[in-house]
Amino acid sequence: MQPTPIQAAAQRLAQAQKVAVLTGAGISAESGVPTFRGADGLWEQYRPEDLATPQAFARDPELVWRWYQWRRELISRCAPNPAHRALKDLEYRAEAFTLITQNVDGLHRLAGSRNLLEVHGNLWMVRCTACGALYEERSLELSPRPACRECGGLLRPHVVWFGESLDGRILDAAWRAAAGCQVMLVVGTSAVVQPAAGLASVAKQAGAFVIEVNLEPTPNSREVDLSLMGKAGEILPQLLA
Ligand code: BJW
Repeated sequence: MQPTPIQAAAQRLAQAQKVAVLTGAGISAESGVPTFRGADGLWEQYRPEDLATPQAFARDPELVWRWYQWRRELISRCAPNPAHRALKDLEYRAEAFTLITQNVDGLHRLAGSRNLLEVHGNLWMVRCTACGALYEERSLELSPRPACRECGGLLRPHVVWFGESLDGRILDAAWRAAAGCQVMLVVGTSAVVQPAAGLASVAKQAGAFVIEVNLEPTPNSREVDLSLMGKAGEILPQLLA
C-alpha cells in the first residue's frame, strides 16, 4: 500500500542521520503565542516599522519596550506544546540534529531542545545600547526605560529587528546545517522574512529532502518535496511514530 504523506515523511526522518529543522511563529501558535502574519497576527494590529526596527526604538524606546513587556508577560504564561516536544525527541534520535528557530519565545529550550540556533534572538535576553553587555533578564516589571546593570545605559531586547543583520556566527551555523542535512523540516513559518526563509532553498539545492508543515501554502511550498497541511502540534508527533 502507498504510504500516506505523513508516513512518507516519518520514514524519511527515521532514515536520515543528519536532520535540520527551521521553525517559525506557527509552531508556538498552539501554545498561545501570537504569530506575526495572518488574520490574528501581530502585524494586523501593529505596524512593524513602529515597533520592530532600530529607528522605531531610537524614536520611542518606551513604546517599543511596552510592546515587548506585553509580549514577555503573555509568553511567560505559555508552555511548550506537542510540536516543541516532538522536536526535542527527534533531536535525541538523530545522529546530527540542528534546530534553527526564528522564534524569540524560548519555548524550544524549555521543551528540552539543545542544539538550537535562535537566529532572531531571544525575548528574555537584553543588550545594553551603550556598553554592549548581554544578559538574561526575566523580570516582568522592568521600568519603562530599563537600565543596564553594568553601566546604567539604555537596554534593548536582544532580538533582530528589520534592517538589522543577524549574528554572523549563528547564521553561518544555520547555513551549514541546512547545506549539510539529508532531511529538512520547515515548520510554521510564512517564509517571507529573509535571510531565514532562504534556508529551505539552501537545503533543497544541496540535495536534502525538504518537508514543510503549515496550515497553508507558503512561498516554499512549490519547492519542497512534501507539504503537510495542518497543525504542527498534531502533525509533528506523528512524524516520530
Ligand atoms: C501554523 C500554525 C500551526 C500558524 N501549525 N503552522 C531580501 C529581499 C527583500 C527584503 C529583504 C531581503 N533581505 C533582507 C530583507 C529585509 C528584511 C525582510 O526579509 N523583509 C521581508 C519581510 C520583505 N529582513 C531583514 O531585515 C533581516 N535582516 C537582514 O536581512 O539584514 C541584512 C539586510 C538588511 C536590510 C536590507 C537587506 C539586507 C532581519 C529580519 C528580522 C525579523 N525580525 C522579526 C522580529 C523579531 C523580534 C520579535 O519577535 O520581536 O522576526 S519580524 C518577524 O517575522 C519575526 C519572525 O521571526 C519573522 C518570521 O515570521 P514567521 O516566524 O514566519 O511567522 P509568521 O507569523 O509570518 O508566519 C506564521 C506561519 O505559521 C504562517 O505561515 C501560518 O500559516 C503558520 N501557522 N499556526 C502550523 N498551528
